[in-house]
Amino acid sequence: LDDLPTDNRLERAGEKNGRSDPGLDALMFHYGRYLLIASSRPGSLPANLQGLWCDSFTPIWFCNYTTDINLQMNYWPAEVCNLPECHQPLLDFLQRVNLDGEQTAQQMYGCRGFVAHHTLDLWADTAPSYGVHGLALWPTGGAWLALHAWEHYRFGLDHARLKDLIYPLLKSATIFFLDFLIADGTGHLITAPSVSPENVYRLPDGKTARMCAGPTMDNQILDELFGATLAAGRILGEDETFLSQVDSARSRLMPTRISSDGTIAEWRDDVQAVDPHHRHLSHLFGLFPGQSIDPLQSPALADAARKAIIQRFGHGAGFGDDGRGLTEWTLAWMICLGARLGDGASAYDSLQWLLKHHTQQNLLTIHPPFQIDGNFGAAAGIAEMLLQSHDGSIHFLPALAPAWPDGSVRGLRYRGGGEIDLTWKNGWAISAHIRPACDSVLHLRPPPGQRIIGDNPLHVRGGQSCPITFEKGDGH
Ligand code: FUC
Repeated sequence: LDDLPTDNRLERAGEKNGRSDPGLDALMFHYGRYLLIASSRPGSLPANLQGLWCDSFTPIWFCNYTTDINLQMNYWPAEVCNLPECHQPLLDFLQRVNLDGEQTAQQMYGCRGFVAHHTLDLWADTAPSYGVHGLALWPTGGAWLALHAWEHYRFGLDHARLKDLIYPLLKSATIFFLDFLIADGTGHLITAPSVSPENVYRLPDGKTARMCAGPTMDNQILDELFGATLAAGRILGEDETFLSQVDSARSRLMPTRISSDGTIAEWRDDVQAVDPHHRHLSHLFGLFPGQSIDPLQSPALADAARKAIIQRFGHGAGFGDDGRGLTEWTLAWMICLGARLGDGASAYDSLQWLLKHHTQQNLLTIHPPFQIDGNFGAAAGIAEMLLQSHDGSIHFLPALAPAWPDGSVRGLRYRGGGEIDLTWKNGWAISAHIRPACDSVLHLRPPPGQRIIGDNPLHVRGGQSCPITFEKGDGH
């Protein structure tokens, strides 16, 4: 199929009951990497809603940086797909966001630290945009972005950067919330006012509202932010008193709740979303890109997350047939969520729906109109189907698509500083090579139904390539 022009391949994949084309899926992965290389390199601005391929002076959404999913998704592939230098423009930009956000925190809320709301622009303007109709009053955009700096450290282990840039940013984001959080009367600390990004719920009197207290996404983001600040501070051996305050605030955050219908609750109370097919999946942040919802560590939450996805968009490739609510970035997020659930078939279905309904002939994704986050999110999702490392172990082929029985990948990165090559055949992992950047002890997780031959945990030497082989069978 590699001889077919791309538009023909897309057409073929888009036919009724679309025919599988792993080469096209791989092309989408490479294209995502290419687009990041081309739109975000050291010294440039971060990739915006159109990457940098904006053809208008008055583009849709002003070509800004929307920080309740879109800007973050642009950078999901950066670390795992081995482009950490392409993350740099975002990390540089965050220094400006921090400065502007300190003023906003002080002037709007009388709080220390920095805050950023749901949109940023070229000037890193952190004040709420688009008026004050609820949507913009979301104080957690900066906290989520600060986690990108932490991920950059987790993958690359650059200690000097952690000290000079990353920890100060995490600390500033965290201090804001130590001041901003309020006690909810039941022993928990919550954000208020806030929103569950862009979603609308129904009040008991039938009216609708966006603003709320303690939306699930905020609780999940802050749990990760406080966790990252604690981990970073402990690595550096700094700020004992401050860290114990963070620790105690973290223990008072509202845990993720399962609502009466068995799905992850999006709001603090069991209110109903006005649009059951809303495109944002904010309450599933903990599953991806976060890590607090996990099929192994918290199976009940993972099951509730699966139900939440089904409730929003129906089952697998059917997606309720008409694809209501789906956008290019929703689908890319669903690839990642399916991968974290260990469900390669559903991740693959999301990728196919993205190719079929939200991809143009030049392979750029459309909302519509053209928005590049779907390209980046898809590349990250494909990587996530092949390798995961968020929980302290390296998980090989956690969500391989049945449509990709044979394949290989080179140079994916894992948290802990290193690269991995991996080969599989007939759906089974055959061998891998690990190239650790430093001496480390690696906990390896084989694909479902397989075992690792040899030591696990594995002691590896920095700079030396280490082969791994797999066999069929359960466990390690
Ligand atoms: C958020 C999303 C929209 C769009 C815009 C740029 O507002 O909810 O779908 O992607 O950002």
